[in-house]
Amino acid sequence: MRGENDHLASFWMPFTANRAYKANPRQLVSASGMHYQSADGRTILDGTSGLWCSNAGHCRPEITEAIAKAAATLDFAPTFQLGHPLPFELAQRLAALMPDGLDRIFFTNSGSESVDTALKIALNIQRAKGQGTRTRLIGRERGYHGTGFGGISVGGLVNNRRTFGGGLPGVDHIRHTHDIERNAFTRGFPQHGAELADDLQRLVDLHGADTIAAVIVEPMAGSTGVLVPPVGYLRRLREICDKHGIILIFDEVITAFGRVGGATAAGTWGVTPDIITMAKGLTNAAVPMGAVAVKRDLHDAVIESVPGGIELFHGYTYSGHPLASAAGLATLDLYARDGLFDRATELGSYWEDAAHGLKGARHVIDIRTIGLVAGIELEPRAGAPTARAMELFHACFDNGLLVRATGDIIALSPPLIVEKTQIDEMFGKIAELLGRID
Ligand code: PXG
Repeated sequence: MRGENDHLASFWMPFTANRAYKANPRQLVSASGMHYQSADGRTILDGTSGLWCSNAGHCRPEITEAIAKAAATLDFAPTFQLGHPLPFELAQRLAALMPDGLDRIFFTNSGSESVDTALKIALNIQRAKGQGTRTRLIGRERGYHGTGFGGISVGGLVNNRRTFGGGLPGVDHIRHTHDIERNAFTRGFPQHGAELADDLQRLVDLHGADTIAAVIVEPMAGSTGVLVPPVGYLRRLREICDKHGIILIFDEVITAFGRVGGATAAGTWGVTPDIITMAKGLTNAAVPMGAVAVKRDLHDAVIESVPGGIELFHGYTYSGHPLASAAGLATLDLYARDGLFDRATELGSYWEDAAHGLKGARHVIDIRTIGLVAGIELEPRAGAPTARAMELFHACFDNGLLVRATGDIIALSPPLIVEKTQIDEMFGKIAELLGRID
């Protein structure tokens, strides 16, 4: 059967209800600053930095010009046994933004690749340190670590296991920290739940520390619904890892680059992991790029474990791609010049007040805020979980506001250049539309 939207058929869209989208396509055709333009000529306020990634706002000339210059100067050069200047410069700049000692940087092209890279580096570090029995990787329920086989194995989403099988062998998971009963409507870090970190100790007791290579968590779980770590939780995880020689990986694909104030959540919240994964805001999403920061002594252990030749048997054709590196450098310049990592702190209480102003609105059962992030949890519609949030997402879009819907949670994470009037517009629209949906 041929229909008017046949031209959309070939693109198999990611994480999308393809049939529903293609029956009612909503297309974005351009962007600038805080706004998208839709194909039907409307201006849409970006409440989500695209997908948590355009942290400096859209189409910033400083970044697009740097990309254009790089493309015209050196479109591509290998970084396998050869090099070109930009990724060295970017790695040095990025290292300076990382917390204590995480100054060795591996480049990838996405968050998923960063996660799989970090897991492989962790295994390699353990082996290099004579701890080759440590092959087990630990994740957390409700964790999202992208779509590679490593990432879905340590991730905590049932859909992945249902569809793609058991994943890597030996993986186990600690419990998630979401607890509406005790922590509903918390501003910032929830008071209850630090003891959930002891679940890692349970897995140590169950499996033996000498089988465990690494544990990976998002310091704040973003895509599974804005799960803010309880007071003391991350520190407790760090202590258990230290006690048992387990490498701690923070997946900061969402939290890095100003989202919770500062360059990283680790730095801002004062808990230093051994490895940090990044992507998204690294280049303001203008060119795909990810990165993995590793503690220098752990990096050195791998380098020194090999007498000569290749030390880490891993890499991507596009690791440190010239266009991505140029975008990264221009993005870091912009963040610094405009003080964008301070915005979450400067606007924090305004943001929090505006978000929590939705308390008491129809359907709202919890509101969570940290930095420039808000999660608004809705009561699931009886017999149709997720439908209500998806309807709100569509209603927002049709009324000029981009939000994210995940499960029955609406997530907001605007570009760091957001202004107070735009914050008012976001929560004002959501309040109004909540009143209109069943
Ligand atoms: N780790 C974390 C913590 C992420 O949030 C990835 C890894 C994977 O990144 P890539 O670049 O491979 O997609 C992510 C991605 C959402 C949403 O709506 C979140 C992500 C991606 C798309 C949508 O919350 N996070």
